[in-house]
Amino acid sequence: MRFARSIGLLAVAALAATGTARAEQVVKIGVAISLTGPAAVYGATQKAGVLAAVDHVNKSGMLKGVKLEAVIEDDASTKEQGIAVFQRFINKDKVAAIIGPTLSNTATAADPLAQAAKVPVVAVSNTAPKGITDIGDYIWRVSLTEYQVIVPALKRMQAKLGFKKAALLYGNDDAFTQAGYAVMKASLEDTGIQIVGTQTFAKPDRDYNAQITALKALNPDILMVSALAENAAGIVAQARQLGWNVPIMGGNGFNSPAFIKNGGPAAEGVMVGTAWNKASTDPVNQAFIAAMKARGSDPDQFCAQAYTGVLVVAEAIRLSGGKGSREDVKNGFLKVKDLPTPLGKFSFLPSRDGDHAAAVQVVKGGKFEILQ
Ligand code: 1QQ
Repeated sequence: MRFARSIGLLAVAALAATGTARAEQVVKIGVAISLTGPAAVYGATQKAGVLAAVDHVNKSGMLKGVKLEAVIEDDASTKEQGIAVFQRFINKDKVAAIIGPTLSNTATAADPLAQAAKVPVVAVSNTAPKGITDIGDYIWRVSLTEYQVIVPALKRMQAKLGFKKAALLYGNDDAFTQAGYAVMKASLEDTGIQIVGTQTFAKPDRDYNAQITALKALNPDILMVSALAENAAGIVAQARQLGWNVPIMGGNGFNSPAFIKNGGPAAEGVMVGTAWNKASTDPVNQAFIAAMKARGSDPDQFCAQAYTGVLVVAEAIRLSGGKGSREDVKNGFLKVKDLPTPLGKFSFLPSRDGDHAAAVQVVKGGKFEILQ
């Protein structure tokens, strides 16, 4: 009886507290991600990361009086749909900030609209070094560029495996796969590895036998591939089917578990530089992994980056004194420093690109394993 009465009193007290609290301001974040098309494998885990982070921020009480709301729309992996979604976010939903789009290719077309409308954008998976944050001062990014990831990854693997000759294979119809190729070429040249051959393909291609046969005949010590996940899986599967056991290193497109699933046993041993050290024992990373597992998802790099994107927007609002206009968010980004995130302590570089450590992972037993 006494117990029941005190519960009742507590409930009244809680009601009174909410009654007197100032009205909650809802801050909308537009999230443009690929839920269909060739980048859908990345968008699925990005969505899970965004929803988990919004929940985390709202429950933490870190933004007193502010509630975040994610408005998630499919950019369909295309420039056209990316533009349409950005227009809706800017003019109809009147979001305070935009997270996305998934592909650099889409960002090159959609981000200029946000820049012109002075709506801050946080890229969480765009890795083309050029053509993203240099669009203007409203475009920021959490994702490390291919330059920031591939250069140290190749140096590390070169020191371990001593490559002398390399072959390159890349998609020539996408801003990310082209940029990844340019970084691979430059970092091979810088590392003193000779490039013996280069071949290309396009996103709709499913048969890479001609390109693989031509490169195999040149007998390189390493094959570097810049491709989105579906092409990547087909390429490694066909290379192994042709009996070619050369070490393979991929670019960011390989960082999805979908690459491993679709590549099957052929994916074993494939190396890739990554922006997320999933093995990090940092409590923020461990809490992130536990939170995702509790929600029924096994997180990947894209999930960790999307989660971090929301944390960065929340931190910008907090640093602006809990105000959530477009200008407040943009000005808050200028002050974000050493923010604890699943990616490590996060800060922006003066170029508005992300700044944190990169890692290397290798496919082992059907999973990514961080190279220690
Ligand atoms: C980009 C990428 C893709 C591989 C992942 C979304 O890095 O388009 O920049």
